[in-house]
Amino acid sequence: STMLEWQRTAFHFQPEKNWMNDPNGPLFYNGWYHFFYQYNPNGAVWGDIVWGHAVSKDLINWFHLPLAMVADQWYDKNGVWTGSATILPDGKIVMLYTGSTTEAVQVQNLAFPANHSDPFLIDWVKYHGNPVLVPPPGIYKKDFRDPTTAWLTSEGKWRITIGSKRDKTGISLVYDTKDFINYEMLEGELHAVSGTGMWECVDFFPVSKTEEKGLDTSINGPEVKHVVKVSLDDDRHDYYALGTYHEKNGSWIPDLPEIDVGIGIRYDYGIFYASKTFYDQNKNRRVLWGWIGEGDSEAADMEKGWASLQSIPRTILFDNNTGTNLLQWPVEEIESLRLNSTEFEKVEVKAGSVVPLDVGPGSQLDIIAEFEMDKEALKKATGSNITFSCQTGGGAAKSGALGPFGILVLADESLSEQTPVYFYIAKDSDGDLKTFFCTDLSRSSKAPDVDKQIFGSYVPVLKDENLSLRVLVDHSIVESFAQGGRTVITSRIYPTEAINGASRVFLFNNATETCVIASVKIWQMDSAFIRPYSDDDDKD
Ligand code: DQQ
Repeated sequence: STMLEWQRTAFHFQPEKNWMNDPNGPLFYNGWYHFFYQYNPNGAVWGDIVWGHAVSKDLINWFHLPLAMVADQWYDKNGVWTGSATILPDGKIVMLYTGSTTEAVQVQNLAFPANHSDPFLIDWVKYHGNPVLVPPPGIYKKDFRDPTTAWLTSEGKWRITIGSKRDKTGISLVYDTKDFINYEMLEGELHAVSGTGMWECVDFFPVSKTEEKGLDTSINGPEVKHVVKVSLDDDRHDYYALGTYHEKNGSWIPDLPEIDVGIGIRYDYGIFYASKTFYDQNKNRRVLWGWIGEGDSEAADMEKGWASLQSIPRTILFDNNTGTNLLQWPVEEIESLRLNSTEFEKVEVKAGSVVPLDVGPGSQLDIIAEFEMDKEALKKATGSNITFSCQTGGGAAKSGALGPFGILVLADESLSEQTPVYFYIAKDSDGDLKTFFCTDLSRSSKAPDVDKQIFGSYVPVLKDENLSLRVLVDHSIVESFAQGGRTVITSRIYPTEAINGASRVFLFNNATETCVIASVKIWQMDSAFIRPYSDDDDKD
């Protein structure tokens, strides 16, 4: 396992060992951020799921705490599955989670902190009357899971939604409750999309159309849009859509039917699943957590003794400039890990060239880059009637008129291993430009048994905007954000040579008809403190 030690990350949340999956019940309480997660205490593969628990002052440095909940009741014997927290007006916390029963029926259970004055909320009590919800008539017993955070209706009731399916139609059921014990199912669904299959980990929350801040889940009104996010069990990606919530019947309608939830926009075009937001009342923001799996083999995971990471928590805002997407951005606290920086101003990257950026070891970095385009070249370039996509576009090695260009990370000196994060501007035969943001894993590793896909998608670019990206590199993970977080790609990278001190950064331009001017700032990143809490640590 020492051979693979370099894969462990320096500033991404991960347990000391074993398997982790979905984020659960994130919340801010009494000065601490709490993070719970799906955890297998017995190995590096999914199974025997219980709730892991950690606390932090800043979402970056963490204390691991004892397991919050284990599978010790008939109603969760088969697994303490995903759930969400709700903070009541009196400050008390209720946790709703899915249990898989001794008979593998998915039911919803209620839990509370045993002692609200313990700042670490170490002990959790399961409600004696659990389960509080069982699959309703017509719903298969294994298709009823992952309750959301509750929000208030104008009548003063709490409302939650729970993902399910009918035949191949993904749906989200809606329930009202006054006490989290007794529930009334609404007649209609929050939403349904045919052909999308089981909806896991549904998330539902408001975003402000007018202010750059997050909103408590119960906020509603004309200044607000509502987001629905679903995790599609069938294709393992998280899709969201913007729309309008109708409180009366508990339904939600997407703004644009062609970008409905489950068929339109993804949070992330790489590896990112089962995500969940929470409202951070400490900083008036909405924060997104997402589970990032591995792209190596199960055998490798067992050898290294762990599997999965969590994304750097992301602040979520409505993108007022486009009106069609959210913006995701690493929480500002990550910047506290920035060490020395190197700046490269207005570097000319000619068509067909590679430019080394000398920043020292490239395995823990925060990179921001902006690319100025040659406007004349954009005008003159030849169009094509072939529709570009990152997946079919031939990767970073394939030249086009106006791309690809961008940055190579986790590259060795000789470029025998490299992970290009790049833009590609496609011009169609009518002369219209469309920009794509991609990450090409095809040359990221010489190992035979790791994921080598090409990830990416369209990124909205407004008139007169330069192209910009941010990349967080942390050993075996690369998280990339284009245009302020309009399009995001997270990838897991397993080089054999471009590791630790041997990894480098380059600019590249494989376009044939344009040069780009790049301005880049790169910080070395410190490691975060992520370790078990011990009695020597001062609680305050
Ligand atoms: N993971 C949990 C389920 C959820 C799935 C089980 C999503 O509650 O539907 O570990 O990854």
